[in-house]
Amino acid sequence: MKIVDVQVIVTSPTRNFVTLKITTSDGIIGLGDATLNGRELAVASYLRDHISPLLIGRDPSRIEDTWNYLYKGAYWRRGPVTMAAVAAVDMALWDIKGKVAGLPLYQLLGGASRTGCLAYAHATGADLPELIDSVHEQLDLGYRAIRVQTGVPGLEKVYGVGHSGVATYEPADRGARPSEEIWDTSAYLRHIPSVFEQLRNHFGQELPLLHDAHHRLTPQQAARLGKELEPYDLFWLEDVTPAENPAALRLVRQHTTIPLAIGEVFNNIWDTELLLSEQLIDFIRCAIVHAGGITHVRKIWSLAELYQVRAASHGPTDVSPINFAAAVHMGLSAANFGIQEHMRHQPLVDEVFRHAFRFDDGYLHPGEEPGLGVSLDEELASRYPYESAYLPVAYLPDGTLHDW
Ligand code: CS2
Ligand code: MG
Repeated sequence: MKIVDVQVIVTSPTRNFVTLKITTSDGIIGLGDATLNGRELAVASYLRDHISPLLIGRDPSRIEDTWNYLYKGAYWRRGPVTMAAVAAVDMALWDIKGKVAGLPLYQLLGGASRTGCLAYAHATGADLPELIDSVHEQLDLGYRAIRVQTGVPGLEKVYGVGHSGVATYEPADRGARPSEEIWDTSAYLRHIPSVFEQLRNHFGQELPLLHDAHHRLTPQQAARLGKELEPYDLFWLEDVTPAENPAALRLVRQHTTIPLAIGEVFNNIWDTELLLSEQLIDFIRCAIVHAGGITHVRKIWSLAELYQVRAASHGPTDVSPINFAAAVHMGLSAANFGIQEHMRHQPLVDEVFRHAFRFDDGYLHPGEEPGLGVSLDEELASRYPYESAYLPVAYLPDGTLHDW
């Protein structure tokens, strides 16, 4: 069997997705997600112009070999664009392998280690009453763990909080330029502990609560926030400091026992090595698409397992259901799975990408369809062409551009 056709499909059913479609000489189709929020077309070009021609004629069963060919063979390693492109090929080849074997991906990875993957939902509110309502809504949908993001008094907009009374948020705004937000770390640090205190008073001690700081703090600020949140027993505190400097977590770790989660912007095992080997984090959060696909993320998770760090793949709406399916298959089979982020796609996205994975009573299951269990409705996808969209940028009140 050989690869005979490779297509890159860009579609925007409410938001942009880049999909790689590989067809074999036996007519088997494999799909891979290549979506990089706000930089989608760079990955589409990498795939179309530089990778697709290399795939024609290759044996699709050689997943590990193809991964190395694209990673080591290119000389230019790492980086989100490269790794998303390699990941898309990798996912598509695993999809094909599952279809050839007649087995869902999780069976190829060693079979189920649990009956379902614990999921966490997003709750957001401009103020406390709105936030409490939003948590109730997610609990009513069946979620058993909730990430909470809240407005901060004095700040007009806060990333991760639905705009103008809308409970959900999309992590990019359509438009030719990024929107701008004013950020004030002191106001945020003053406000957040009281929010968790009130959530615990309202919902009790048992509900797992998570929070994302979006890389905006210094190590000292992160240490202070971790200490102040300890009484409220968070499931985790995410992305406290900018991710390029893993050594910053040493200081944070010395001062607080709050569980720490990091990794959504990582794209290589070397980004994780110091954090894992020094046990500076508790959860590793790489997205399958942004960290080189199933083949590479499995290695990251295995390294994490040695250090008692649990796997919690990034699952926002800016990764497609193809990535999401891969994450749930991996989560079901990995010994050190921790939790899976589940930010629901808009219904139209689920129509374009029909999928076998399902959410039921707080848990995700990948389903039993061979491969990843996702199909793409190309006709429907073609009705929604690419639209430029960007993540917002954050400025301090004096006009200084701030860490994301
Ligand atoms: C967030 C995302 O899901 C998360 O944890 O950090 O909303 C993230 O900001 C986006 O995926 C960026 O593209
Ligand atoms: Mg995050």
